[in-house]
Amino acid sequence: MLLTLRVPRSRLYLGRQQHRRLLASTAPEEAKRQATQHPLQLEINGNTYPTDSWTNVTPKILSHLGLNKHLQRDHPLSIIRQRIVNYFYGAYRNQRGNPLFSVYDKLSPIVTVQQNFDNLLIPIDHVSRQKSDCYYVNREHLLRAHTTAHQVELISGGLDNFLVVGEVYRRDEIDSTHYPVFHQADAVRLVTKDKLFERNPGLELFEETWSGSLADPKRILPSSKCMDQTKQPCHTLEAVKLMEHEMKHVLVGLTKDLFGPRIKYRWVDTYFPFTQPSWELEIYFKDNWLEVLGCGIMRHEILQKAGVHQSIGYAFGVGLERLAMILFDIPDIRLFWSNDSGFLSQFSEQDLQNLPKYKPISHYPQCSNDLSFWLPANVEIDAGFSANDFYDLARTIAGDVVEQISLVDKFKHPKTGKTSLCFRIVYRHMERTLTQAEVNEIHKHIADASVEAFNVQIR
Ligand code: FA5
Ligand code: MG
Repeated sequence: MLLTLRVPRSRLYLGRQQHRRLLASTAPEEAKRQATQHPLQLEINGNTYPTDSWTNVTPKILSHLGLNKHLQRDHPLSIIRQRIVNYFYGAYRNQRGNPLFSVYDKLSPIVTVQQNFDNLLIPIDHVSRQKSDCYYVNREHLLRAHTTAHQVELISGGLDNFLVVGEVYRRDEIDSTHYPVFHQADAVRLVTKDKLFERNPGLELFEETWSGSLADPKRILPSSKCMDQTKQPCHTLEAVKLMEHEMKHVLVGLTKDLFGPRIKYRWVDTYFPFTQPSWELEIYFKDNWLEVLGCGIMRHEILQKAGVHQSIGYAFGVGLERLAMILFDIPDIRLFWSNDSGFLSQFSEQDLQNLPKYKPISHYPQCSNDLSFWLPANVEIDAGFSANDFYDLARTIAGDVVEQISLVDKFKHPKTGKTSLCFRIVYRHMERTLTQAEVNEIHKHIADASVEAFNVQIR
């Protein structure tokens, strides 16, 4: 059983305004209370959601809703969004010269389990659905974990060339390149036989032998990771190869548009439940290969589900922070959430082609403290206790002064059988030097809250 935060049902209702107010006061006592309790229902963007045993969104996480950094004027994420959109506007035009792609960048990040997973054929037991990986509002709703969640609704609405841009939420480790909220741009392009084979009208999208039967909407494939890069049985090889060629050409074009014509890149075979075949595009940056996007030929069952039977499609998803960190030389992902004018004033959307390099505002020292505790009897890491639960608790209490948390030690006592964990928490303030006394106090609050939330025993 997963150890869940205790949910005293004392507070009946906590609306967005109240959340805001609570967040404004970051008193450690209050933060601790917030991290370990959930109200009976949550009001988010004017909608009321009953909470249940799946609820794990925190006020801190909910405070990111509506910030829309990707739409904030002169923000680096907004600049990247515009570069991607402009590139697609230029790459695909209709006969009248108008852009083919439409852009959706204000869709609500609260989606259903069906949108985020089921519609995309993500197996019912897939790790990405776990409570330890996602922010659930309740068992039916979550904060989208990828912008791909909107695919089916948009295709069902009749769209065939579109981009979706927005923030996504994932419970993840904490370091300078990982933050629980980041931004993605997703795209879908569908083409019919006439378009794809304009120059070869004799060719077909679908195999003659394929029955064309509708996929059973309840059927979700088993969890085995199929790295099989061959085509889906329904498609002809010609159709898949042409689509793959077009998609890779466009995505390499986007990469060169962003990073210059000499950027080194490579394609890596991968697996996504919603595309087959699938690839990741990596670029060579500072002596390392860095994954920037995932893509592939859309599973035909998804199109069928959305009412599209005569097209083949490609889709991709790219992370905006990763692109922006490289393009602007921004060293820490938390800076994207900064309201510091010293940061924001460095970027301008006046000239989208000439992007400045970030100049560090200042560099304050780090301070690192260890926290060791015994898990309760019969509880182990990933069996009753998830490190992500601890990361969230620490972040809720300490906020962005937590720069990094790592599990540095783990052992089982030979006699009691209890598990001991040691987490190293690195503290650093973005705008000033933290004193050791200040850090000790925050650290103590995290320890106290851990005892309360996870029933652990501090060592
Ligand atoms: C996805 O999210 C898929 N939905 C992408 C996709 C869409 C594939 C459509 C096929 C078709 P992934 O989890 O790998 O895949 O994330 C996609 C991109 O988001 C990554 O390539 C990376 O650029 C970015 N990204 C992922 N995790 C993080 C993170 N923790 N921090 C910053 N960027 C991230
Ligand atoms: Mg990936």
